[in-house]
Amino acid sequence: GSATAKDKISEKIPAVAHPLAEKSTEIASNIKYHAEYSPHFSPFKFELEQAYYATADSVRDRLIKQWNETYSHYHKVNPKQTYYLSMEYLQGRALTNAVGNLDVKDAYADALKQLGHALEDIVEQEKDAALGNGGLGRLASCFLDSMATLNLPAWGYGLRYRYGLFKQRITKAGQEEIPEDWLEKFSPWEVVRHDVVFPVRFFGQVEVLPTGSRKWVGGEVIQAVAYDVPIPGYKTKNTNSLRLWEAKACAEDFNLFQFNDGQYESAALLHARAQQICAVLYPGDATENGKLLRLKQQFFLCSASLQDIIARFKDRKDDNDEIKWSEFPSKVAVQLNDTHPTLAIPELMRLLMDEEGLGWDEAWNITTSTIAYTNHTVLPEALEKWSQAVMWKLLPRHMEIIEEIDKRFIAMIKSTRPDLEGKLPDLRVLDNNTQKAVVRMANLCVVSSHTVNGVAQLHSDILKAELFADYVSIWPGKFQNKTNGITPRRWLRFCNPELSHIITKWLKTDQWVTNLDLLANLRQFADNSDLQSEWELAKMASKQRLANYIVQVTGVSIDPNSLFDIQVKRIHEYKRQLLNILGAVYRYKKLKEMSPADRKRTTPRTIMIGGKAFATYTNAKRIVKLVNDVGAVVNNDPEVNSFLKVVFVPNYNVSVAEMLIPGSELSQHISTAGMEASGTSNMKFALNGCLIIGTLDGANVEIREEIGDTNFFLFGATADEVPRLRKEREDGMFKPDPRFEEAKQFIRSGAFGSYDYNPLLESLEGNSGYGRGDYFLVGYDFPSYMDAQERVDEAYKDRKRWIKMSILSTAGSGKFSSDRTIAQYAQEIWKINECSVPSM
Ligand code: HBZ
Repeated sequence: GSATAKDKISEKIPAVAHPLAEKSTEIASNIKYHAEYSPHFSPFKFELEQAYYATADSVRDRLIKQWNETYSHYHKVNPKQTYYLSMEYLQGRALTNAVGNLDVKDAYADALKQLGHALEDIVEQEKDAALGNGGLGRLASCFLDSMATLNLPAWGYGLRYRYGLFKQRITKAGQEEIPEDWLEKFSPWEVVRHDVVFPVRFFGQVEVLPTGSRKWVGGEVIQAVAYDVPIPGYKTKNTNSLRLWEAKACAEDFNLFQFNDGQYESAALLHARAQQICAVLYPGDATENGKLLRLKQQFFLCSASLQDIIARFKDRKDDNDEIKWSEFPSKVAVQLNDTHPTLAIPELMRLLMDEEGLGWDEAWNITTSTIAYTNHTVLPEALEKWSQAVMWKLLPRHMEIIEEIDKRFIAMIKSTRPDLEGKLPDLRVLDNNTQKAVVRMANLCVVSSHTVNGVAQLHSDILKAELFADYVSIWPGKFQNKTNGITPRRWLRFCNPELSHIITKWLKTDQWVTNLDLLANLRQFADNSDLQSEWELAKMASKQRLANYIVQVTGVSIDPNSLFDIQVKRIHEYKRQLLNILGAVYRYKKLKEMSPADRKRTTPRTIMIGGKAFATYTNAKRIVKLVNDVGAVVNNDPEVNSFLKVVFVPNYNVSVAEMLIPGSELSQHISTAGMEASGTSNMKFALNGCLIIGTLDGANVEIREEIGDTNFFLFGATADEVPRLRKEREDGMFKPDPRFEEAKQFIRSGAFGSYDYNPLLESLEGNSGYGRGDYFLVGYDFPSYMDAQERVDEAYKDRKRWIKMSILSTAGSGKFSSDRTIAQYAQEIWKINECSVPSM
């Protein structure tokens, strides 16, 4: 009989710890060592799951070696270092990325083969680390990859949520949310630092000491414990850290008296409270909910991180030197990923004044020279505002400091800009205008940061012209743009090896992986028929792989010869998945009405839509249900289903994206102009040779500039037209296109089942009002969207032209590497330099 995997591992290969093994046989023996001596399972098992953990442990040993070297090198050189503070990181899987960055993929594949396994199967065992909601969290993860690859001394700080973003299951009723238990078994990619622990206080009161200085005391104190995740750079020794904080209570907090008295729950009250803090990632990606626990999470991240940063600042100076606080901003840069970590500002002020004894002015100079803020949205409902009453309770000392910042800002305006006095009610940090007094976190960030940046040129322009216009007149030099980017390692080199291989072959170098601008050299071959046929074959291989995946997760079989059209992102009305599905409904209706001969002349399409809806966002959930209902009818209609399929891709996450994007030919980035700050999946699709149908919104504008307007299917109103169009609509001047009315009517007729879609459709109707009045202009953009879709169908019929456009999309994507973005942050905001770990 044939040997099982278990037999193979136990018989042929000796188990030897060999962290830097070169040859695949040595690596195999090292994997075997981990299966035996770092066991996470019962002995003698070496099925897929055990093989994954043993492989990951083996890869981790290599990472730890260069990680430790990186740390001592930074410690010795003591360069200025960046700390990226983010409530979210969407890391996805780590194994493929680690073996790719370490340049040991083939050796590991060989080793596993000797042990009876295939690397492709092993990597599928890993659960995604989904400690983020969407673009903001994934951006943070792409940034970490680029910071390490560029050899920059730059760390990430975040929270170690027990449960990440929920898993989405699709049932008859629509979306169902399931907890995402990524730590259920064990994560081989984190190392707990039992010696890195900081106390974080909540509640309590402010005491005035005889010296006049103030001190925050009392309340409850929770311990923050560091869990470090290694972040390897691509083919470099530098391995940075993502430090995730975990909340823990002390042993003293366990009340033995109560326990002995049988009061088991109250005995462990503080332990239970500590557990709550990092229990779950808040799943809302656009609306603020103002819950106390969320504020606790935010403060927990800020306080632990700043204590750690200050401790490192002190630790890295020479033993005999005294601390020079004025040097702090030349050693430390702190970047706030949106306003979620705003409390870093008053916390740094508090630590410098109350713990280190500095005066206000000195602390303020240090704080404002250290902190910078990135804005990711202009949606008013997403701008964080915290109740002053809640903040006085939870963080009394911080509220004092925020009041003082507010007071000094008012005084500064009155003395230097009397012309702006009338605008103070909007510009102040504190908003006392309404019933419920709040702190405006974005205002606090702008007032206290040396630099404020948007995430695409259009977005940064809108920030300067609208949201922050008056601040621009006060501090014209403070505002910058940093157009987002994506890491070409995960999003091309590793997820699309077929296309990567072709690119390397034609460019005669693989340098493009770290110098993405080199892709522009593909332009000269865009008409070459050899490249074109190789390109088409690679795309077909990815489409086939994607089709296999889709039938496996949905039961729907899709035709790899049809046009693969994908929209994947969080479900939100401003992103307009509703426009997409209404277009699909209209297409279906027309196909039904056509003669069979006409039908045969159409371009067959597979429309795939995926994304998670916030659990209480009713209209988003209705959109998920509608897509599924339309799919159920269309896909089972024998008259039409060889020309159109509509598939809802369940549980969209980083790993699913890595499967979908290489197989895409058209992707939709169709938000109402002015509302999507940047978008980053648009960049991933274009990089993989996928054409875009899109509006002039976010980074679409720059993508179209780079790849050429003839290679971009543009439609829709522009950002500057939107206010006028909304006004005209309110004035009853909007006349809907008959095709739009027809699509809505078809849904109302019950063609897709009996679910009540009226509330959803009504959001597109009327002239104004809450949940009405088509705020996102779906009806206005519908006709130009449908026209653009016709241009897509025509273009797809001309295979050579389409493939040329696809090549030009990849060739024009160089700008959107996160290496470019991070190099700009490093030079223009952080003022940090490369600090390469020497290879000894
Ligand atoms: O940040 C996204 C923007 O919508 C997108 O346009 C941009 O490309 C991306 C990176 O800059 N914003 C988010 O993803 N926002 C969140 O996920 C979010 C999470 C928690 C919140 C609010 C927003 O409380």
